[in-house]
This record gives sequence, structure tokens and C-alpha cells, in this order.
Amino acid sequence: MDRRTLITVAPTGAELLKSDVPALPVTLTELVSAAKEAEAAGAAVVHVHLRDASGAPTLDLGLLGDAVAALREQTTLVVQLSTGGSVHDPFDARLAVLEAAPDSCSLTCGTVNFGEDVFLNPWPFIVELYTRTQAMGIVPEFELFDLGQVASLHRLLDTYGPPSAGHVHVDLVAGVPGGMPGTPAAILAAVAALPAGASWSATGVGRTTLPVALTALAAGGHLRVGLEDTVTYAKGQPVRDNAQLVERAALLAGVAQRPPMSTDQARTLLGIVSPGQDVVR
Ligand code: KMH
Ligand code: ZN
Repeated sequence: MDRRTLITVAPTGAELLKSDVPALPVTLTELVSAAKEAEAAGAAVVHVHLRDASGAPTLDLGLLGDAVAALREQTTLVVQLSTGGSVHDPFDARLAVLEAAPDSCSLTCGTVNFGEDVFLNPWPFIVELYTRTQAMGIVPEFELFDLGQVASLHRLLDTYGPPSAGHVHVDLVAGVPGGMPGTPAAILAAVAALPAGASWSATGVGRTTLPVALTALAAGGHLRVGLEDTVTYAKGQPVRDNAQLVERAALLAGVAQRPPMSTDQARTLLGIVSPGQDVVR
């Protein structure tokens, strides 16, 4: 078990509207300031979805490049771009995200019902995305929404070999309507099926945030929190901002005697080589 806890902040996502969640960071300025506050509160990775000028989700490559540059300039966070985008994004735009040269990218290992929608990740798309990350030296974070996706991760690694950095890191996303429930039993079943040596974090959507976070800490996992997944802090209390969720995650990690990892420690765990740096692992 890692003694320290890797905290990822997912500040925006692709599903919520600023008009419904005023604290949602949708401009680059808001994103960078949310990322800085999250880093100060204990986050080491930022999972990025961008919005356009109208507030709608976008995979515009120019905007993604600007965001990567701004986050690198103003934070030391590991910059992870979403390749999941929104359920409406086409595969070619999702593949092109890698051209913005993030440190890391999300990579979901299967199709899942997603509320009223479907989050599409057919096998050929998974393979294309994964082999591109290997060729480009971008560290994938395998986002797994159900147990079948854990099996697909094994199939991927068995067929195409390990990520270029040699380490497998997973985020278990629980509580999506259509995916695995955000229960300790579901998280522990998925963890038991992970490849040997993989590190993992867990994300509980909505009211599953706390049970999932507490399970992850107890079972040796890491945490992902943020407005992408959680907009209610406690019953009747909207989340103030992303930093509030990171502060709570850091507090829980401290209570568990597994305080937050620094961004350097996160790079070492994930096998990320910083620009200008020779070797990390
Ligand atoms: N917005 C969801 C459809 C990811 O970032 O890779 C997909 C998602 C996963 O959020
Ligand atoms: Zn996401």
C-alpha cells in the first residue's frame, strides 16, 4: 500500500451547466485558479475537461494546448486531459486530445450506460487510443466504470503490453447510473480483479463520494474528487468550490495516516517524466 495518498481533482467535467452550478470553473482563468487552489489544498493531479466561450464542452485542440501550457506554468500539478470528453464527442476528436501533449490522459476501458446517454468506448477505439499513448509517451489513467472494464484492461495489457512508463494506474469510477454502484463491495470487487502491481484511485459520483473515498483510503487506494462528480458537500449544502472537496479529501487522508502526496511523488508513482527532466523512475 502507498503510505501517501494521491489526490486528483476533477474540477469541471462535461455534464454540468454553469447556470446550475455557479462554482463550476468554465473559463481558462477559472480553471487555472481552481487548479492552484486544489494544489494548495493537497491535489497532485488535475483531470481536465474544457468548455468553450458558451460554456459547452469542447475538445478544441488550440484550447487544450493553451490549458496544458497555463496549468504547467502556474501549477506543478500532473496535467491529465480527458479523452472521454462528453458523450457527444466523436472518436477522432477524442483521439486528437493527445496532440495537446498532456502528462497523462484518461482512457476508459469499455462502453457504459451513462444516465440517459451512452458513453461509447468500443474495443477498436480503446486499442487505438492506448497504442497512441504508448507511442507518444503519455501516461494513461485507466478509468473503469464496471467490473467488465477491469477484464478489458487485462485484455488490453495482455495484448498490447504495459504503458510506456511501465506502471498501470487506474481510477475506479463508481455511482454513475449505468456503471458499478458506489459501494464498498463494488470497489473491493474491482480492486481484487486489478492487474498485479497496479495503483488505483476511486471516485464516487454524487452521494457515493464519501463511502467510496473512505473505502479507498482503507483499502490502500487513492482519491479523485471534484465538481465533475460531486456538487453537494452535505445534505442541502452545495459544494463551495473544488478546493473544499480537496480539503476534505486531504483531511480524510490525514486521519487515515496517509497524507497527500506531493506532485513530485505523484510523478514518481505514475512514471511521468516532466518536460526537461531525464528520468523519474
Ligand atoms: N464525461 C464522460 C462522458 C473521462 O473523462 O475520460 C466521460 C468522462 C470520462 O468524464
Ligand atoms: Zn472526466
